[in-house]
Amino acid sequence: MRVLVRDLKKHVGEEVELLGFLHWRRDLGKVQFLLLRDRSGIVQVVTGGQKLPLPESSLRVRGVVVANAKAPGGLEVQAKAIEVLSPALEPTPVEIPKEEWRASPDTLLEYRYVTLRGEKARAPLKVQAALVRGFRRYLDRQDFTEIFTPKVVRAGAEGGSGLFGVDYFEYRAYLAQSPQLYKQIMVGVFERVYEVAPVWRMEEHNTSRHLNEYLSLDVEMGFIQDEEDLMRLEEGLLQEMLEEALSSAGNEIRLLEAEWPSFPKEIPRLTHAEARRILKEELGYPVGQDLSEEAERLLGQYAQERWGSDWLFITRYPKALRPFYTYPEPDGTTRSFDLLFRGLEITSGGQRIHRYPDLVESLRAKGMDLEGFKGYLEVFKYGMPPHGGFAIGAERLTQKLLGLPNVRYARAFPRDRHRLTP
Ligand code: AMO
Repeated sequence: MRVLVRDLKKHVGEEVELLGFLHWRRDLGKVQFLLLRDRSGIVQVVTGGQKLPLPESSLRVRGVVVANAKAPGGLEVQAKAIEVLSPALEPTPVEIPKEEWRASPDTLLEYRYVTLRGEKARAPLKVQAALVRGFRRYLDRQDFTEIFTPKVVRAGAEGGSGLFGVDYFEYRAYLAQSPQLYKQIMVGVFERVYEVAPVWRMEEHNTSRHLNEYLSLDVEMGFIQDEEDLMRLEEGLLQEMLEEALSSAGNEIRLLEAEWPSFPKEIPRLTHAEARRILKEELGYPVGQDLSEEAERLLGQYAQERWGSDWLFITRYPKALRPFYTYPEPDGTTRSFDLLFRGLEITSGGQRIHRYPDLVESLRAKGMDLEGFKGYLEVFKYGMPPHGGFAIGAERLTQKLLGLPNVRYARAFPRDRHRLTP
C-alpha cells in the first residue's frame, strides 16, 4: 500500500511503497541518493548499484524507512527496489530543485508545464485552492447558492471596452469580462449567489498585476440596506478564506516565507473624497479624480501607519468612475467600494440600481447601447429587490498574501499580452 511522504514518520522501521517523481539525484558510484517528490513532500531515498533515470521520471520505490538526522526531514528510505513507471526522455529545460525564482520569469513561464512541479512554483496554487474552498464554505453556510453563468455573451458588463470578440456562428459575441449582469439576474432567483469562474479582459497592460484571464470570485446578495452590508460580508468572508489557507496550506505558506496578515475585526474605511484629501494634504501627492496605482500604494502605506492595517476600504466613488449599474447618491457619489490589500486593489463592489427607469436612464447617461442589454434590462421590470455585491480577484489576493513578485505566478497558465501557450 502506498504511503505519502508526509506520513513516513509513522512508519519508521517498516517497509513501505512510495510513488512520485525523481526530484534530484546524485551518484557516488557505490551509492546513489535521490530525492523523491510526491504531492505531500520530498524524501531522500538511498540505493546502491542503480542507474537512475533522468529527473522528473515517475517512480515506484519500495524500501525501509529509517531515521537519519542528516537527511531532509530527519528520515530516509533505504530502497529495496526502484521501478521506473515512466522515464523522462530529456533533461528538464530548468532544473526543478533550483527553480526558486532564479531562472528568468519568461523561462519559468515558457516551460510552465514542468516548472510548475517545483515546490515553490506549485505552492501558490495550493494556497489559492484553499482560499477558494474557504470562500465557498463561508458563503454556503450563509445560505448562498453557487451559480454557473455563460462565458460567451452578447455584450460587455463593465462598460463595453476591453472585450475579446469571438465568432459565434453568424453572430458577434464576446468572452465574459464579468458575470455581473447574470449574477444580478440570479438574485431574483436565489437572493444570494456566488460564482467562481474565469473572466477575460482585453487590456494592453503588461504589468506585474494584470492578467488577461483571471479567476473572479463573485458575490451578489439581495435585500440589503446599503453597501455597508456588503463590506461586512466581505470582512467575514476574507477572514474564513485566510483561516482555511493557513490551516490546510500552512506548509506552502511557510515554504514561501509569506508574511501572513493579521485580520482586523473591522477594516478601516475612507471615502474617496477623504482619500484624495489625505493624498493631497498629508502625503503631498498630486492626485487626480481617478486613484492611480501609485496613489493606492500610498493609501495602503497610510492605512498601515495609521491603523496598523494591511486592508483598507475606499468608499463612495464618484459616479463618473463607476459602471452604469452602480447605485447613485444625490451628491454625485455612489454606494460603491474598493478593497485595497497592501496597497493593491483586490475587490470592487457596491450596491446596484434596482429600479428599471433608473437603470435605463443610467445607461443612456453613459451613452451605452440599450439593445445589447435587452435581456438584462427586462428582469428589472419584475420586482428586483435592493441588492449588491462584489468581486475578488483571486490571483491578486494570492499574490499579495504570499509576496509573489508577479501575479502570473498565482495562475497555473497565465494569459498575458503575448502569452497563449502553454
Ligand atoms: P472590477 O472590474 O474592478 O469589478 O474587477 C474586480 C476585481 O478583479 C480583479 N481584476 C484583475 N485581476 C487581474 N488582472 C486584471 N486585469 C484584473 N482586472 C480586475 C481585481 C478587481 O478588484 N463586476 C465588478 C465587481 C462587482 O461590482 O461585483 C468587477 O468586475 O482584484
